[in-house]
Amino acid sequence: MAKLIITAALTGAEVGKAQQPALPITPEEIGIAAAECVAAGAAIVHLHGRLADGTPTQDAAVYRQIIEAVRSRCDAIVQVSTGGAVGMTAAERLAPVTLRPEMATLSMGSVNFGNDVFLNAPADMQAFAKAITASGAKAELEIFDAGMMATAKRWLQKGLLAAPAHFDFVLGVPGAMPGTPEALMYLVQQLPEGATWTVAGIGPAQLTLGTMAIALGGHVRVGFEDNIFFRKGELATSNAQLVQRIADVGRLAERPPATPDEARILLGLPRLSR
Ligand code: KMH
Ligand code: ZN
Repeated sequence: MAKLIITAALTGAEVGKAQQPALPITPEEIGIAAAECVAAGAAIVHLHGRLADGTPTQDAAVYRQIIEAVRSRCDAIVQVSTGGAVGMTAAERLAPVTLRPEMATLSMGSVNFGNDVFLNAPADMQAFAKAITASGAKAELEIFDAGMMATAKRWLQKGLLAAPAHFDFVLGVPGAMPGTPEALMYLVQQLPEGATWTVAGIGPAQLTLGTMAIALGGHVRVGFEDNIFFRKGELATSNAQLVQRIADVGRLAERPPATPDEARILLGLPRLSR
């Protein structure tokens, strides 16, 4: 099996410092966290913007500072969010793609998200797909629910999405597919030929489904966006601590972590010109 690509979802849009004091929010904090995660075995950093008070933002100027803070400290693959936070407009969400990231997320449909609705209208998401491809970035297709996988396959067949596709199965959001082995197996069985995939288990599913993905030949996303605990009742001390643990599981299963450059090859991304 291929080496393990670990994505560190460092910040997200929902968690605050009140819940997780080590949450990186400023560009400098995010840059430092990214470098620590790469040293611990991460290849990709999934980025969200925040204002100084913690409010989520998709402002390109904020993302520019974050990307500079990351790139000046490590060679991680930079993946920007186009999901942003619930309630943002499509135009707002797409702004970071103008910064020529190597990857950008693309949510494959609408879904209840806790007590909110995460709206992803088909026309908007097709426009996002075009914009991501035009920017030179690779899309990571975010699958929160079963029907989104069928949509992704339909759009791939119609040429609305670039192939080979890379999927992220986000499992355990209240309102979406649960963080269970059965849910993951269902999605893995639907994968189109040549696709790569990663799993982002929410809360305790981060470790269980991550471990399962390692056995199945998939890849793993960890970090505070999806889970703030190291174990029940014990907060993680850093994003890197969560990366380190899943890297150790990968090594035990003969799937050592891929470096960013090894991950670029596995995902068909161009080498970073330095
Ligand atoms: N914050 C969620 C509503 C992504 O980054 O692409 C959406 C999200 C997905 O985080
Ligand atoms: Zn995200």
